Amino acid sequence: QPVKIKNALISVYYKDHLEPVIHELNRLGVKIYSTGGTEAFIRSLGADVIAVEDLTSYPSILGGRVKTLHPKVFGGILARRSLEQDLQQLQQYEIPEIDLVIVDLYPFEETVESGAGHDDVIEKIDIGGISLIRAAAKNYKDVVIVSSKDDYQTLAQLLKENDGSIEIEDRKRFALNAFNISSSYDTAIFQYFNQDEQVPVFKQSIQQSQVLRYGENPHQQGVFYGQLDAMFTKLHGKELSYNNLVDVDAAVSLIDEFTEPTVAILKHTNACGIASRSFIKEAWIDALACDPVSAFGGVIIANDEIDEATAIEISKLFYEVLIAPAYTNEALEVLKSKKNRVILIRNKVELPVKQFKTLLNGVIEQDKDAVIEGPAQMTPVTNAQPTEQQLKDLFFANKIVKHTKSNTVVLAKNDQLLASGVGQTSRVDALIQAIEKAKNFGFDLNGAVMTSDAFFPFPDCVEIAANAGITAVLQPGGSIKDQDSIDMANQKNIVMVTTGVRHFKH
Ligand code: 93A
Repeated sequence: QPVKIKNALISVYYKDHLEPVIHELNRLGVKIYSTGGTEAFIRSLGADVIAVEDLTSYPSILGGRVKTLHPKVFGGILARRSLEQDLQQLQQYEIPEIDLVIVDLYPFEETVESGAGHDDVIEKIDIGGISLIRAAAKNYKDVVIVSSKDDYQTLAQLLKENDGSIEIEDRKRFALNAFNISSSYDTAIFQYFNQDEQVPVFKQSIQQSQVLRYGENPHQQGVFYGQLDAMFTKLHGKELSYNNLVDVDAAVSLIDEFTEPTVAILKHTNACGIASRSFIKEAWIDALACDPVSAFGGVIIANDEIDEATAIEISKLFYEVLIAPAYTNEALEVLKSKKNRVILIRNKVELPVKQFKTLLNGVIEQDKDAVIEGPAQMTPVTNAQPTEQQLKDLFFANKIVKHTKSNTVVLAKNDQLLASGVGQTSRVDALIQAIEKAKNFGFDLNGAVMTSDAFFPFPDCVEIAANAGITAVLQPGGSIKDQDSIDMANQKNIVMVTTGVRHFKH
């Protein structure tokens, strides 16, 4: 049954855009109750209005903190028109049925963003308004709730079209909007109080979601919760898939380790090529050289602008996603000429410091791995001492090992990844895989360095590495057999440094 509006309660912070609604209500002879500022505004339009204080017989108190919080207001909103008892009580306590509520909440977020002090922010936590919204939305079967300026025009139009009546479908839609507004309002308050992230902020990203084409495989459904638009500006190509998103996430974390012009190519979250050079084009060429076979269909990320010459080189490869902070117009023209490739600009957005993962019948949360050990944190433990170049290469390789699936070892030289063994069940397997791969793609391992995500339980890895030409090794240390590995390094006359920090990644 449509609700014919007889009484309305209007309490709005910003008064703009309200005028057409007031005129329409006036024309229909609707009785309007209103709070201080809103009442004055309605009166200034020449419309009839009743102060809410006259309804409650109670003044607005505590500087406006309590103005609509009264049974005479909430009774009239919450009464079930289909329940005889409710209607009798309205009569008994002389409460008018309120069948339209219009609220514009105190601007909490705007106040926070303005940099206002804590007390001012607290004062902008709307209590009465949010209660009005929730009460009216709860009783949407009998009441119309308009809680956003965006809906004023629709309301005025519906009132005009149906001579002051609003249909159930419209009332339900208004209620849906209302709960959307009340929940985001409370989320904003929560976020303000939770600035130091004492409580996990997983919920915060749930406000926006995007259904994915499918999950990890076509028979799995998938949804992304978060704000991709804030992170990336898409210049070309289709929607990111589930697997794209997983790889893009890994790519972003990896590239953020590097300051000099760097390009990384990732497949299934692991780098299959990465190089730092003075110019981005050289970085691309040397990243691709690491493993041009795996690079096919990968995710590419750069930390510097892509120019035309680099774009021409990149376009020779089929890739899924390319991410960079900027592109020249000429570069974009080249890149966009290829179909089915996603091109993204990475915007500067701060990422959460916590990570979540569903597990068994719950969720685990942890701090992201935010540390990286440079030369200053590398303790030489061998007779042979590291050269400056070796320290530099170890630092480069340590950044990669941190972002590669365990168990892993990374081989590198001259700011270029030569090969890695990824996600192996034994460290020896990871090393053998890396050595084979490096040789396969024509690299000379003499003078290369090796980093390991975790300690060596036995001296075998050091022995194999030294025999392959590796001259410096980095590992966290901490095994009860550390000395065996150190002895082996001394025997082979190579360098070993320990960092004390393990970088497992599962
Ligand atoms: O301070 S409140 O939380 N206490 C209330 O009882 C109350 N009732 C309505 N704020 C309250 N409101 C809010 O006042 C409304 O949400 C609206 O934003 C504002 C309108 O006040 P005025 O009509 O005096 O400008």
